[in-house]
Amino acid sequence: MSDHVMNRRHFVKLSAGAALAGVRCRSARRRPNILFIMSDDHACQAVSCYNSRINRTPNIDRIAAEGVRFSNSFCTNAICAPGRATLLTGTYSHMNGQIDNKVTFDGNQPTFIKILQAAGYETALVGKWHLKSDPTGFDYWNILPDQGHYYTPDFIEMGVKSRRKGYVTDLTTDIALGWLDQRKGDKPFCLLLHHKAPHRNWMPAPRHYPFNRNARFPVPENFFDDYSGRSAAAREQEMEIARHMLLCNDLKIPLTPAELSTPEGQSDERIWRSSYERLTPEQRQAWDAAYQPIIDDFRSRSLKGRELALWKYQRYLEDYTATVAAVDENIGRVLDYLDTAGLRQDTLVIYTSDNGFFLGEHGWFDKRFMYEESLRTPLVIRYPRGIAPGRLCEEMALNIDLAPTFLDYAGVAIPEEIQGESLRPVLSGQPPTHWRQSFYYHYYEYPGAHMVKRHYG
Ligand code: SGN
Repeated sequence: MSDHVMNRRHFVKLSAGAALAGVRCRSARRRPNILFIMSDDHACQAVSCYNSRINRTPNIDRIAAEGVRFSNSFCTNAICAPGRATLLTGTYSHMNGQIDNKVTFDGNQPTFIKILQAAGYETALVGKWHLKSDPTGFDYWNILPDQGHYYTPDFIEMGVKSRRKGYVTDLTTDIALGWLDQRKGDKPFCLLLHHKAPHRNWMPAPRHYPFNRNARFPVPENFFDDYSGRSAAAREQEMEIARHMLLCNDLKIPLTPAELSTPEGQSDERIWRSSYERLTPEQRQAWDAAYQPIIDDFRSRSLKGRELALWKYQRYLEDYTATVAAVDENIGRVLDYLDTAGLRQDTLVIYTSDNGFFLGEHGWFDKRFMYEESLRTPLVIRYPRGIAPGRLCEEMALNIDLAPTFLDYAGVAIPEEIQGESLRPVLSGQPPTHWRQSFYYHYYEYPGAHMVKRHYG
């Protein structure tokens, strides 16, 4: 048994002891509320407190400035459903069974949210879920089916599906704030506010188009990577901006009849229709008016080769950063709400993403690979009553760590089965002497979208 494991076991016992002590000496009201905000595919390269060169995120930065920013936070399998299962259970994919997006999450297994609920927390989940089975352990849930839609999305509220007018990031926040506002009694809460954005196909809110139009985003040095010196997996993927990004669905350029005559063109158009058809007639008018100049400009230029790839990169980032802008604004709304409701001091707020994302590095979009850009995640945490502001944590934090961290702050014993470590000592500025120096990563979804080979490290 390594020192590290010994430390953890010892620590678990201490935590359990602290939990009991907590029941005696702390009033239930002082257990922190937990507000767990997460987005989908938000790369560190697009967060300004992580030195983004492409956009500003003042509200996420605010959490970091008033709390802690982790500079080495990683996911252990860079894809959506596995990431969410790991966050809930505090275990790796091979333990919780959610190895890819295809299998259905076994909601009978223990999760931090069930433990918090049993310990007297009021629990809720709003937004993206993607685990196929119905959520368990939540007093209230209102989720997007599957990937969700940017416009006029369907929500499933406690099993009942209905369609809502509006933009998904705003609506998700509205529902979350509505739930917070109707709470009665003095139980602490744990709310999971999980955004769809900035997931593909990156459709901005009306207030954000044209967004960053004509911005010149710096091009990553390895944008024209030839993948030499690496295994075939790097060459054989299907996530290159130049070759695999869809002109219509991803880049919002309607196809010409010639382009539409191919099976690829037909599929691209079909996917786009399923999003575009959700816009109201007024929204379509505004959308078309905003995108027409882009379309005209593109069609007038007949770009090819490297120029076309670079154009796609710029176009991609215009929409990606616009969807991030809505996430950031809505985080601002939530932080303001906590202030006005007097919840600021006693609420642990965390912002992260399920995984990172490629924003042109190696010429790619999407995630999956065990490369810096996709496995690194933004992680900022604020808790005025318990965490000193303005610190940078360089210790390695993993997505298996959040479940034990929440339990630790709630004063509840951390089950042995949890494979992560509570970040609480790190957050308090007193990391254990033998903090991890390495971790395990395993990606399983092959064959599948983007054709990234199975790999581990
Ligand atoms: C969809 C996307 C992919 C994305 C997967 C998984 N294609 O298939 O680009 O990798 O979801 O994403 S799309 O044309 O439908 O947008 S994940 O976030 O759920 O893991």
